[in-house]
Amino acid sequence: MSGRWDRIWVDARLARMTAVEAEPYAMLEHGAIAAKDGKIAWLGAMTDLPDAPDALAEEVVACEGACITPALIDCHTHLVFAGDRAGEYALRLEGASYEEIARAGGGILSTVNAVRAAEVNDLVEASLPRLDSLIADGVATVEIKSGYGLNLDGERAMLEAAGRLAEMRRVRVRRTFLGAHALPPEFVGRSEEYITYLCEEMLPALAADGLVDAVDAFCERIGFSPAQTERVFQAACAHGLPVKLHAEQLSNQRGASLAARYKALSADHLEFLDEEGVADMAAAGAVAVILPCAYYFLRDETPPPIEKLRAAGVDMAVATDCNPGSSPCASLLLAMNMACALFRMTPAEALAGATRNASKALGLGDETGTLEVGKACDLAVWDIAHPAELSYWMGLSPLRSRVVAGSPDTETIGAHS
Ligand code: DI6
Ligand code: FE
Repeated sequence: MSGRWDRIWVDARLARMTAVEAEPYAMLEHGAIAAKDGKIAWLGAMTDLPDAPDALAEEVVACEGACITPALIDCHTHLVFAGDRAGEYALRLEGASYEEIARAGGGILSTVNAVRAAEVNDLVEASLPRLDSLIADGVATVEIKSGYGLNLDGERAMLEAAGRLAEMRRVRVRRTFLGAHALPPEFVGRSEEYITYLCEEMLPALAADGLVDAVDAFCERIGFSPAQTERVFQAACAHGLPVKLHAEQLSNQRGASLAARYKALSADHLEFLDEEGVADMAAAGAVAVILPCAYYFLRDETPPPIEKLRAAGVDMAVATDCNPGSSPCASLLLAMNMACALFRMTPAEALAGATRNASKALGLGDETGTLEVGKACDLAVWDIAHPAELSYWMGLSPLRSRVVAGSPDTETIGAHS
């Protein structure tokens, strides 16, 4: 009876990352995991296999004790962009702040100029190495935001480029519309009108074309006010789209509480989050997306309130925030390392943050992020002795192979330099 399952990985140490177990990785030693039609069809102890592996599956993959986790999920990136901002980085190292540079017309707006001058093909070509870098870290699901076009054509080009990337690589891409990222130059002094344009023209057109999975905004002194953010959220709700928010990154605007009122999937950054915001997020079940690489690269000094989030039972995700201004980082493993070293998250929390909780932050909690029967068979097979190593190495990816929808990559794409 060969062929009950398509493929089975045997002699593996499975870090299931299910939340219910007493032990944080939900390890299953001497385990096996089987795929059928792209999904996890069975997992358990080798001793519980109902027959010899080669009688059970078309293909048997010997893991020789390797560790298998859910494939990683980067739930907050701006990885589609053109150009770079290395010059701005040099200015910041001489003392200029991120906010000062933005107010002087640099920052996000300099990337807007580069993106508006680019074709979709240029955006794809520029972004592919960053995606390949994430893939080399075992990532199989990536969220990609718009937000550097800031007009209908530019935002559409970014979202189309994100879709093109999903066709070129074996990766699940979720697209987030971040039209409320910065005020474009043609609307200076007319921010309310820009929000009206966003809500009445941009979002309806992009949503109608199926380019948007969620809606995000930058609620900040140099971004948009809470009242403007709320207008964006109302438009998202009218289109049946879930919301997320860049909240409390540089100051406390009570964005997380606003996001909680709109049942946001997540509130992200959160360096200036206070107790009230933590409580509101806990009550709403919003995921706290922690972005340590932006904190590191901006040389911030106020870490997010990890202990309070933990005590309140808020699920924490960890993501790269890959973007040219505040986080030119294309390694989710490095983000996990920084979440531990800079914020004292535990390695188990960091891995849950790049798997189970990241899937929840994208509204994909039923489909991916843990090793459970019925979920997509997206796996990362690692040459490590224990999953805590994933938050330990810096600039080294111990990935042996990546599996998407039950099929292993046939070649290794990309690598860290
Ligand atoms: N906060 C960030 O850290 C990124 N966007 C945002 O709202 C930075 C984007 C950039 O500087 O290009
Ligand atoms: Fe961001």
